[in-house]
Amino acid sequence: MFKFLKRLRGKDVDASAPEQENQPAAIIEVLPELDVPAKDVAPVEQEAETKTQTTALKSDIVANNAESKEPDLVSVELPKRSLGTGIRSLFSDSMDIDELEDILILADFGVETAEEIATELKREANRQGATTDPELRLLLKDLLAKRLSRTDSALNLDDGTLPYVILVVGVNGAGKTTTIGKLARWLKDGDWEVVLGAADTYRAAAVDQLETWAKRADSPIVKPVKEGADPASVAYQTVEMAIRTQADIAIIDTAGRLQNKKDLMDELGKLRRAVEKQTKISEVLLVIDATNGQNAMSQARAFTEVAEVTGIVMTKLDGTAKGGILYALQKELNLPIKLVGVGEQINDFAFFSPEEFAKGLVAKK
Ligand SMILES: Nc1nc2c(ncn2[C@@H]2O[C@H](COP(=O)(O)OP(=O)(O)OP(=O)(O)O)[C@@H](O)[C@H]2O)c(=O)[nH]1
Ligand SMILES: [Mg+2]
Repeated sequence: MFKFLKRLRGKDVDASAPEQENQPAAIIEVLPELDVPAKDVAPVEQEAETKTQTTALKSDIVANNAESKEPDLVSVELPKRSLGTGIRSLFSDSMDIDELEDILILADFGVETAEEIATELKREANRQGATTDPELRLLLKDLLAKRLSRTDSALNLDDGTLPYVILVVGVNGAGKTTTIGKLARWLKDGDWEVVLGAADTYRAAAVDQLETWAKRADSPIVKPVKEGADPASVAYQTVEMAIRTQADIAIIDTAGRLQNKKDLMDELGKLRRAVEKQTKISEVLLVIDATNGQNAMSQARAFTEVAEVTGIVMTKLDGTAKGGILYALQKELNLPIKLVGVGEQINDFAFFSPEEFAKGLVAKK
């Protein structure tokens, strides 16, 4: 399991302390009217104040470390979530080694990869004398897992520069807001303090949707009061609130429905700059809907060109037999798949595990 660093809190120090009876309700921070350019929203005094807060926070950590041996950051694992049965098997029947290449092509692995894998499987099967269905499945599982594993698939939440900021990008309908809700709940279950930012300001419904998830995740949300507010301002204030309330992490939802690449680049650029006035961005997660097949690939390319993506979230793996797109994306874009969505419910979500994913692909029905 991956280890992450979050702020050390009372609970972490004394695990035997009784649970608080009344958990505080999520705060909803409603912003004043913000449909003005970001530079006007973050006036000099406000920026100066924020800088002071950030500096104070960082020096606190250093000072505390110098004064006592108690660390201010604590290394944690997130609660286990499993892909479970969310991955569809490649095989509806027993596995026929001669049909493997076609099956892999149909599942969107890509022609070249499908051929490579089929050839490698045959070679290994011969070498090991594997002939039965379970033996061949096991061989294929190992082969796929090996090809899928990377050393950079963990979220970048371990360098201690709190609050971590995650931007979530992707085309509309990909599953950004749902993913944010699931991720926030997961972090909360691990006792992280989370702030959500509704920077998809184009539709009131988008803000409402994130607010619903914020309630489920028992986390505060920073949101605009009206449609069309400046997304960069919302992002700025989300990070500001995370710093002020000493949250561990801010997760920012963005709009997916921009007209063209230039608009998207301009908007994401502005949003990044607003965040980077206060702290660095730990992750830009690109959310891709696995059911989009080859379209997913072109969307991913377009976003990676403009958004400095650091990792991919592949959603709706439960709804497709074309799981190979995940393999193809990771290989072609040379970006790690970090998280996967396998359903609409709050727990239908996990770190990407090559082993579990490969197991799902070869599972017997
Ligand atoms: N089956 C399945 N459905 C999912 C998954 N993730 C998201 N969805 C559904 O996909 C739909 C779109 O999800 P949203 O989270 O609203 O997508 P979005 O990217 O925020 O969309 P916009 O706000 O329109 O840009 C919703 O109906 C979700 O319930 C998943 O992993 N599996
Ligand atoms: Mg959304």
